[in-house]
Formats: sequence, C-alpha cells, structure tokens
Amino acid sequence: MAPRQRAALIGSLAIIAALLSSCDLFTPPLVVMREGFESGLKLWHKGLDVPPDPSTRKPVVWEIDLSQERVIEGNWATRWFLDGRQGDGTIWLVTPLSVHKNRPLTVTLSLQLWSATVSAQPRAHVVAYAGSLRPVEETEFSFKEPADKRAGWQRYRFVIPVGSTEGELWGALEISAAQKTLLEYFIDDVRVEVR
Ligand SMILES: [Ca+2]
Repeated sequence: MAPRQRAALIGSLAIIAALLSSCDLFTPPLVVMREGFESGLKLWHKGLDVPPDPSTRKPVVWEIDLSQERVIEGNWATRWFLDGRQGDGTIWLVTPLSVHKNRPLTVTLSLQLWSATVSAQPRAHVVAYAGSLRPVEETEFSFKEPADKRAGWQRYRFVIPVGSTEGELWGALEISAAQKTLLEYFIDDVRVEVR
C-alpha cells in the first residue's frame, strides 16, 4: 500500500472509530500495560523517519536507549536523542498488544516525559499512535502535544479511538523535531489501557 493511501486509511479508521465507539472511559480496561523499562526494551521496537545530514549524507544521529540519568519510576528510563538541526525527524518506540477482534477500541496512552527546559515555542512534540497497522512513517502519528510544557517531568495523556482490529493492536510513542536544534528527552512510566 502506498504511504499516502496508508496514512489516509489510518485517518479514516480513526474517524470511523470515533463515530462508532461507544466505549466508556469509566469501564474497566480490557488490556493494561505498565512499562517502566526496568526490564529493558525487549517488548519494544525502535522506528525512525529522519532526514539525511547534509554534511555526512547519512541519516541524522539519533538514539533511544536505556538510561539511569533521569528516572521517575524505578531505576531505569529511556533517553531519547535526536539531531533535529535539519528541522525535521521523528523517532519512536512501538509495541504490539493483543486485543479483542472486530470491535472499536479506545486506547489511553500516557507517559512521563522529562524536558530540560520549558518553552513557549516547542522544540519538539511528543506524539502517540494506536492502530491495527504498525506505523512506518511520521505522518501516521496524529495525536501530539508540545514536549516542553515544563522543565523536568510532566505526564502526557492521549485518548485514541481505534477501528476494529484482527486481534493485534500497535501502540507507539514518538519524539518529533519542531525546531532546528539538538533534542534530548527522557521517557518513563508508560501506561497503556485499552477499552
Ligand atoms: Ca523506570
């Protein structure tokens, strides 16, 4: 499927799910996932959609790794680094979840994000995705918030409607460059609830 068709399909499924879903956020979740990265990144796959660095003609430098430098829960968190000096670039973690087939879902994805600074003009966005297809490019992520709401830790929460699936749901979180600068964030205590 062509990327533009794929993005349009995902957008359509989200709209249909929003219209059809009668899920109540107060009903108990069907699936609950809490991830503090204390056991590493084994449940997650890394993804990227980044531009080339004009000086090297290779993709800009990026990293998503375990870290103990900034932690809000347990002993480990994830450190996200992205050379955003080209004004573009997106990196993400994605994980598969098993869900009931053939019914609309409401996915609540929340996370703690550490930013070094507060900025009225966001240096980056923190973005969330949930859907039946594994995301492969930046345009498929549509729920976003400025990543520099405060200096230090801040919880971000996204409520995402999803159309019926074949029993597999992909949940992802992403950092996306918004200004031409080097970016460093930490993410910990990720929570996913599916209703
Ligand atoms: Ca942790």
